[in-house]
Amino acid sequence: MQMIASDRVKAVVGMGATGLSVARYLAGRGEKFVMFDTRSEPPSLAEFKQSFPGVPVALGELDPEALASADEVVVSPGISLRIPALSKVAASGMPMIGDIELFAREVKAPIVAITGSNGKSTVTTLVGEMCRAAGKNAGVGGNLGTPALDLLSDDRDVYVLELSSFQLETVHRLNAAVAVVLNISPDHMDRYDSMMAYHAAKHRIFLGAQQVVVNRADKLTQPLVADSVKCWSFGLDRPDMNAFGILMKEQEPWLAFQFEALMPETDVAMKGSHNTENALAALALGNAIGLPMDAMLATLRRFRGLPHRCQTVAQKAGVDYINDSKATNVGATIAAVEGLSHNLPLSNSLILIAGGQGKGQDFKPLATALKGRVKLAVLIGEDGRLIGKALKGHVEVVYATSLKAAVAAATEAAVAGDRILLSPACASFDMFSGFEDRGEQFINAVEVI
Ligand code: UMA
Ligand code: ADP
Repeated sequence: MQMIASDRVKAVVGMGATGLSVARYLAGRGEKFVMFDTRSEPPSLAEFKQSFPGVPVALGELDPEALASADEVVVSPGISLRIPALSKVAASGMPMIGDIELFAREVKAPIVAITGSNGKSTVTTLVGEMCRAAGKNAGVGGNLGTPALDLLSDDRDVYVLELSSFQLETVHRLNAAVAVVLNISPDHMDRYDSMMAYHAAKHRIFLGAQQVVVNRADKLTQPLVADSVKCWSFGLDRPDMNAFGILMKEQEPWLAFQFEALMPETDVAMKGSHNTENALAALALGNAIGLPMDAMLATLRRFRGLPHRCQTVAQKAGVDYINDSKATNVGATIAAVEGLSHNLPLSNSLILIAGGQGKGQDFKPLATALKGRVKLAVLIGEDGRLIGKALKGHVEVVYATSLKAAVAAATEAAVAGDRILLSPACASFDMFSGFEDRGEQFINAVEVI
């Protein structure tokens, strides 16, 4: 293939949001590139051709020879580096990078880098809000919202990036001012061979980090870094030096830094103990980059959480309806169920709606977490039966063929004081266009009850 004539040309693989941002970035710098996509008709082809009329495009099966004639291959996060064409090119020694590596090479202001299996979007948004409350010009995005390269601007004081394991696979040196892996539980097991491979991808966030934040309750979040790297921690236990946590003051739990109580936990606007962890993680990250405590605490008092994350959407006949559609893995659903039952006696007052595409996960850990907390699980979607099998003997189960029918079945079983929680532990694409669509359809179904 003759499209790549010079060795100073980049091959950009993937014509999605990331690919388009890479194209804008390279074009803005006057760099040559060729665009690839494995699909014969990627959804943004027309937009791309209009924006970049002179740029060559290669669609369909990737040609390793064509890729190998570039000086670097920029791979989008949705494509695994292990597909045969890309692993062949990588084996030849070709540098495989992603948009985040390009971002890291260019960026001037400090980066707050956030990954983890769950809580990324919440913590990223919180830290972004804390920066703004402190009067900083913060670029907030990455896996959440705006692609990282589109955030670049000379007047930024700081960047707050949510990074997925897919994005981190192609990062070589991020040099974050502070980096965190919030927690690790199985996710994307259809893309990774093992938990070790998933863990290794997540930990690439620490490459070149000046400071790190670790979760005291999750050893898998602790990086191997030199002693010179400053380490902060967060957790729901009593904090020690350089640590954020909870301590009791006048018989009430307070958020605390080291030995100082900062604010009663009940003042945090987001609810659930997993959100208290998110609040503490955000405080640790903000503190690491020198944000004033007052501005951070004011943000925690105000920020009620993102939509589709443990969001109470209605109360009808004394029953709360909670939309946690963003819970797309088992760890997230367990956190939601436990977080909403925190400090309450086991009372079986939850009715859970779950199911969808399981991404190869093991559903067994749900059984112990749900037992005594969930009186009925209403299961939907492609892998609903797999969840049912895992819950057998622990939780009563019924099946529904639509989300609307699931809401009706849950309502039928509920009494005043119960809470109906949509927290699917699965991806949504078998029945919905995404988690937002699933959450909206839940809200609509609840409205007509
Ligand atoms: N695709 C192909 N062939 C190609 C290129 C892509 O079939 O040649 C397919 C992929 O398999 C995937 C889809 O196209 O199904 C999109 O892939 P992409 O890499 O082009 O994705 P982008 O549109 O660039 O969006 C990505 C993130 N998506 C993924 O990692 C799958 C977006 O996160 C992110 O917001 C965006 O970059 C900007 O940074 C979404 C996501 O679902 C929200 N992330 C996963 C998650 O949060 O669990 C990781
Ligand atoms: P992510 O961006 O990592 O998917 P979100 O902040 O969007 O994370 O939250 C997604 C879901 O994960 C929530 O709906 C909730 O069920 C669960 N969750 C949120 N925070 C945590 C946490 N700290 N630990 C475990 N699960 C969490």
